[in-house]
Amino acid sequence: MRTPIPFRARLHDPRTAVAIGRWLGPAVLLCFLTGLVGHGLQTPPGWLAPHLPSRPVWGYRVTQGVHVATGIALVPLLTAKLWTVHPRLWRWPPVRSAEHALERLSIAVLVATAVLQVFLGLMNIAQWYVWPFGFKRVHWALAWVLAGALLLHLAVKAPVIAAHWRADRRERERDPDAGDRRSLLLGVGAAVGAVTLVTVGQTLTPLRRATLLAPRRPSGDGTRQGIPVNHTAAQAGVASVDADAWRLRVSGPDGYALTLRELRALPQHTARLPIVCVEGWSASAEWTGVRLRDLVERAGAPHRSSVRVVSSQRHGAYRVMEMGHTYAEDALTLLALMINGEVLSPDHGFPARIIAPNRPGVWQTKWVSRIEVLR
Ligand SMILES: Nc1nc2c(c(=O)[nH]1)N[C@H]1C(S)=C(S)[C@@H](COP(=O)(O)O)O[C@H]1N2
Ligand SMILES: [Mo]
Repeated sequence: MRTPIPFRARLHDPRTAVAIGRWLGPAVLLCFLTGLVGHGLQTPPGWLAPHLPSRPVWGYRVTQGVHVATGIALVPLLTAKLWTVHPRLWRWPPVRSAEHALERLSIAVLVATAVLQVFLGLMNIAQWYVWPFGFKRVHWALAWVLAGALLLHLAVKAPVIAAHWRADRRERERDPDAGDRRSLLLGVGAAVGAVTLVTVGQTLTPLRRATLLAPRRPSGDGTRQGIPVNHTAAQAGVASVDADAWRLRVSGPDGYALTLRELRALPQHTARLPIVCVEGWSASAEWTGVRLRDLVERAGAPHRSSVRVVSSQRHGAYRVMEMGHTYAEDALTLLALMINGEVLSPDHGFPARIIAPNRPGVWQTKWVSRIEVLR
């Protein structure tokens, strides 16, 4: 009888860990940077708000699309990395020296924040908001903890990374695991390709037919008037609007009010602009309505005024929105009355909604009832 071959930790080695890290590192960096941009556009600090660019029109669509796509790609990459290194995580004794204890602590923070960050992002995409804390603040804070832990990790592992970044040919020929490692990396690459393919169509519309897993698709089932509905009028608690009684109030030095009929009689403009939800889907539509800057100028707004927009929705985080002058003065920023040639449906914000270029979906306020010039 043959003696059983003792278990050998195949591919649980530094070379494999570094090979996966070569893809994992750039994916994390890209996810982090696009996350910074998205956060800046959605919740800018006061000093930044007046300087946010309203162009390119598709800017946020690209950064948020890449943010969500890299975040999803991190699932197979992170899984492969953890699988490769996990035997080291269980080594006994857990602590051998003060220095070793510090290193293990930093690894614990790194692993915990990375896994939690990706998991929270996925839950957010799936609109599964079950935690008792605010997603945005926690995701934002964790991003910085993760960035710090990762930089520390890269510094500590710099010698290992340098030693294994590239194997020279002779070394590869001597390495009995080289073939298996190549297979593993190919498998991880295929998994990244697969999860990307079945989700990225939610924002990269030529691939929309391949969208099997994303909760929202940019067209087809579940859309109305050509684009998805994120919060319906019923969900937002907006009662059906009496078009004759409705008024748009614009406050400013020369405030005024308009009926829907008067609003429709003002010069109308059409712009093709996307709605880009932070949750990862985006879809373009042709919007027709009145330029916000025309409405604001008519209220006697001084040059470079920022604007507050209030929805007739009673509660909810997106009831009130503020926009800096770069958006308010952009000729493409509309108080839209129509979408793709039809009057807005109640779910898309009837009778009037905001649509602006390079802006997170959360600020494309529906059911607008009041516009305030802020100065
Ligand atoms: N008043 C109001 N406007 C709103 C929302 C909302 O909940 N209330 N949701 C926002 C979000 S998160 C997105 S992504 C877009 C989606 O627009 P749509 O439902 O017309 O596709 O509307 C935005 N406008
Ligand atoms: Mo959204």
